[in-house]
Amino acid sequence: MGDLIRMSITMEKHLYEHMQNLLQLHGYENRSEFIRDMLRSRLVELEWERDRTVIGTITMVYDHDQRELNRKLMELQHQMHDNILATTHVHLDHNRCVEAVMIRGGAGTIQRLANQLRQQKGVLHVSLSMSTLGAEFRAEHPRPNHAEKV
Ligand code: NI
Repeated sequence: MGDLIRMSITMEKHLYEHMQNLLQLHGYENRSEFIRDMLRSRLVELEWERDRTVIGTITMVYDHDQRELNRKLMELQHQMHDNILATTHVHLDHNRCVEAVMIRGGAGTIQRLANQLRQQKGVLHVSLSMSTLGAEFRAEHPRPNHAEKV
């Protein structure tokens, strides 16, 4: 575990109460851990805004009976063949499929692909999650309770 710095924070009472509710809701055992996680999330968002390289996972549910949809979805993915790391396809039932696509690339590029997929007729749902490559955490902010790997 890296060096820890202790600080005190001042905030309005109502904000404090909101924080306490969130702590309970998300099962945090202490406030420091909660604030650290919030800060980490914000750092990831900043990476997205700067279009840094991230790992994205797009999960989409679609109707494979929709004419031309399979071909169109495949075409969009092939346009980004350098970025796509893996895809997993599961047949949900007679006509619905779910596909998870893992992509490495600029956050903006990944968001654009997710939006393009979302716009196709017959696509029922698209969700996108992005993860930082983690270099900034590993170097300067090792997570407590996690073995450090260099
Ligand atoms: Ni299928």
